[in-house]
Amino acid sequence: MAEARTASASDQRLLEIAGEMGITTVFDRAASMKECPIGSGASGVCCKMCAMGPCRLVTRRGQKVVGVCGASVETIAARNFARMVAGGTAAHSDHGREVSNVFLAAAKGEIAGYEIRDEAKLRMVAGVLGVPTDGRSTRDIAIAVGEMAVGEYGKQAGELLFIRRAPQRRQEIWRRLGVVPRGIDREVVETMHRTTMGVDQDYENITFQATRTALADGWGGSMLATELQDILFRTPVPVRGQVNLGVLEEKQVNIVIHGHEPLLSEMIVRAAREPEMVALAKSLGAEGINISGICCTANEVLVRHGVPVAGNFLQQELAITTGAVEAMVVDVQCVMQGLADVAQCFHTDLITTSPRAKIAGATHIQFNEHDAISTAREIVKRAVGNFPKRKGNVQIPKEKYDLVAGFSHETINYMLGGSFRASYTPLNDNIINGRIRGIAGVVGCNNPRVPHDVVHNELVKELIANNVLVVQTGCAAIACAKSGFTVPEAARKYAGAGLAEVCEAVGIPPVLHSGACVDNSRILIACTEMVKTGGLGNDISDLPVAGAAPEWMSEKAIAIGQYFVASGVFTVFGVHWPTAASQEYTDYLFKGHEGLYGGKWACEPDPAKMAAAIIDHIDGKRTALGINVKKERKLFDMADRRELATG
Ligand code: SF4
Ligand code: MSK
Repeated sequence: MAEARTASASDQRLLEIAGEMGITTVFDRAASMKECPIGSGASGVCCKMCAMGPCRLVTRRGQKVVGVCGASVETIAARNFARMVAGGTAAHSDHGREVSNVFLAAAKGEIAGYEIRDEAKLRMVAGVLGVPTDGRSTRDIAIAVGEMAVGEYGKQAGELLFIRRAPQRRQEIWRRLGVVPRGIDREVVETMHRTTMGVDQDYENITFQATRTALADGWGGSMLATELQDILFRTPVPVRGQVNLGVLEEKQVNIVIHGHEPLLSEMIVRAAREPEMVALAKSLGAEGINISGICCTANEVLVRHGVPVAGNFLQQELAITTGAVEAMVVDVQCVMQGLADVAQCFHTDLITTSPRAKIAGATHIQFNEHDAISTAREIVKRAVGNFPKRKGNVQIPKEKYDLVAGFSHETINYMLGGSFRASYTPLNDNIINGRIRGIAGVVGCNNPRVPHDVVHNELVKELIANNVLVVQTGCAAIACAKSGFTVPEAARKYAGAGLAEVCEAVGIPPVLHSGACVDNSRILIACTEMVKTGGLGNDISDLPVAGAAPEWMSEKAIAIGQYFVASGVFTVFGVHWPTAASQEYTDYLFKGHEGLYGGKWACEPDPAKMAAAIIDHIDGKRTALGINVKKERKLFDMADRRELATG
């Protein structure tokens, strides 16, 4: 039965079509593959660090269980958790490294097609990094910034430079606890070393290193990716767009770009707009070339060009199932191997482009950043050539929705304060006067273990109804865009009176789409600006803010969560909690971390309870700040939820 698997009626229809065609999707595989109770932490932990194991530690009441080497449940839970953080940090940071290398080469004039587009941001970043700018050319500044950025990955000692952007109080906490990252690669490598057999076997010590690694992601690799992409491709400003599989065009060549890094996708967008390419498409019977995106690549090109979003993580196979996709072009992360099998049922070319990510059965066209536009043209031509090969079974859903995206930290600053007095003061004032109760970052993936998009939507609907301004990235942002939460009109329809009043006055939606997963670093900077603006305490942990990843699935989400917690933010995850088998270790993350960092983890799969926990936390922070005025909490009844789930 497809009915309960997704919030979207059109996705349900496509799942049925896939079923009729004998196509297996992630939804089917999730249903047939029983969730491992050990892997999910529900009834135990598993260690496979050495060949004396694997050791499967199932907790028996009152009985101490250990691995063959004597490793405790707590040690194994901590090692597994730390390795998830390392995996996530490696992914975001390798993305940041690619961008940094291209940035430096572009600054030196060694590669064509990339240039410095946002000089103001270049100078701001130079200032943070300590690069002198007075009397220097843009080229010289960009080279110096690029060299420092590349250097952050291999640095062996000292402190990552973006750490100095955090509030002073936060930096002092990190230094006191010894968790300031030294170099991005060093922290990932050290975590892998310390969690291998027979090294670090003290869960607190392991987790301090995991924290240092996570901070190397949020305040390092991810932040470098965001900032350098903004300089190369320009800082996002609000842009209108559309979302859902209905953005595919029946009479055009459809190229779906999917993955994470915008280096090639920016070029594909450019190449597809070239008159020769459009003419080629027309010569083969198409009306034009339509680019759309999936996952974070979609978000990257949406926030800078308004390129339509075909869908989020769980819609990647369904996009091909429409029969209308000439090519799906992927780079790295969140790309399912199952795509290759689905593509074989259609004329679709699945094209891998990164030497780091090939898929058996896919066509590989390697991205050459030294001649990026040529790679992009080759891909677009190949897709266009596929158009006449359509098999006639095109079934594009009609449903597509308007959205507004591109709320970078700079945009929020400008929209609230105006160009001459850009400031977070109006935001802080509206939090202090209670129109805005607080802010929640609702981010992260989809997971077929929970109904697609439903948890995102229910959580966000309840938060904005209770005057909590929501900031989003990643697939969460795409989910809520499909529900109509990211347009200004949503304020009147869904937001509480105070939040609606502010949104309508400024002209913003109650749910702000801020970009891709690496752009969670924008939320860190926004929180820091709120602290620096004043009136809401001295540190991020004083702010009435919270974070959530209601449908998380990736290791990257755990890395993001840990850097938010270590930055002082209460962070709630849905689905299930991977260290649940160790009560002691889970308590350390859920309670003990608050004493260390002022932020802590929680897990709550139910969206209503998740919203309640976030609102209670925000109210607690408001009380501590002396700004709380008792407000009624609107709770949705079953009828409200049913309407939302089917809407
Ligand atoms: Fe088992 Fe210890 Fe080897 Fe892990 S490291 S597999 S707990 S013996
Ligand atoms: S793409 S990491 S499924 S948000 Fe960034 Fe979506 Fe999660 Fe991938």
